[in-house]
Amino acid sequence: MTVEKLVEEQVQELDAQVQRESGRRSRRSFLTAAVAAAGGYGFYRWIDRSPGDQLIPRPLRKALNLNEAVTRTVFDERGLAPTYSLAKAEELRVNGIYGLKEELVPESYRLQMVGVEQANKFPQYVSDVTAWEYKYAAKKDEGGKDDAASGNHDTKVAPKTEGAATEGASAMKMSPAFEAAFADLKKSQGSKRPRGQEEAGESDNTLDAGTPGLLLKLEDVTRFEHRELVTQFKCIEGWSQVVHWGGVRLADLIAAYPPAKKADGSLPKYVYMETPDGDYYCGYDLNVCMHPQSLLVTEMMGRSLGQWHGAPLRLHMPIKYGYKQIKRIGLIAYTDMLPDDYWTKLGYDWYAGL
Ligand SMILES: Nc1nc2c(c(=O)[nH]1)N[C@H]1C(S)=C(S)[C@@H](COP(=O)(O)O)O[C@H]1N2
Ligand SMILES: [Mo]
Repeated sequence: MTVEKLVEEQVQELDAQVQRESGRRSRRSFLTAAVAAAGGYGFYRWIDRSPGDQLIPRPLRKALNLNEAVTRTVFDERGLAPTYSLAKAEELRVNGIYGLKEELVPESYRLQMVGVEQANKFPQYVSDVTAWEYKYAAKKDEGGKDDAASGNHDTKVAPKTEGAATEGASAMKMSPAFEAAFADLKKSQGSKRPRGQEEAGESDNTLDAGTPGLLLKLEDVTRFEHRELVTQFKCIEGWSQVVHWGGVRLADLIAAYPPAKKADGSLPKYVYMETPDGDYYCGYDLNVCMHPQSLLVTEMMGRSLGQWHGAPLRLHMPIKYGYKQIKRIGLIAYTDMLPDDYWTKLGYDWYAGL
């Protein structure tokens, strides 16, 4: 069976499940109805798609049962994080810019995908994803007028993080001279420069040269059904904010580019992601990536994502703490080994569940 056929069948099966769970209404009309019922916007009802097919190794609920006592108070009976009315949403602060310090040239963006089933059958297949060269814009003068006109709601000057002991704080303490020298060094090294140039150092999972995979363009990701979600974003430092997110389900991307099965027919357990420069990285359980509220975000608060919030693509996972919500995703790799994680290297919990 071809991958296309497999994916098509899985999508049909998922859609059939959705139909069963939401009565006669289609997925889209179900969402529209929910939006209309809430007065124009409001409580999005996320349809839990957790069929027993190969894409999901075990029902999500079972995985979340690990944390059942907590889960009961934080999630509803289907394991969904609470959603809020749009009126409660506010502009998210910027917190932590590892892997984002230079402005990525949008046309040079590619999402590397590694470990995909029959990857060489896809038109986006390349024999070495690490050979892709991301381009970074030259630093502009501070406070340049271009910024206001660009329509980017983030400033291009690195913002200050709030609080003295924030996770991102050490990144801000570099002297301007060091920053400048560091930027020059990185530029001269192009994409071949050393990876992991931040406090936690290089990831154990940084790809070896010659790793085959897919190089997806942003439109390969945004072609999936657009989803919106108003959820709480929680940072382990103790602050939280309600934010309006827009993007596509990570589950939809995974269904379209499914992981290669292992020799025994089972799926790899984990997903690993990192920024294009390899400076920030995160590991996830595959089934958490399949959660219907795990979103590949392209919009925040109704506008396209800004540089410091992880343009062009970041993750939102309302069932995990903020540090798992990687900004500027450069790589998504399926793996069966517990993937490395930036903050785990510095002593934080890998699971990071709420
Ligand atoms: N690339 C990258 N992603 C990242 C971080 C980072 O430093 N670099 N920080 C994480 C942490 S600790 C938090 S709380 C959130 C903050 O997201 P925000 O800056 O959009 O508020 O991003 C997460 N993802
Ligand atoms: Mo955080």
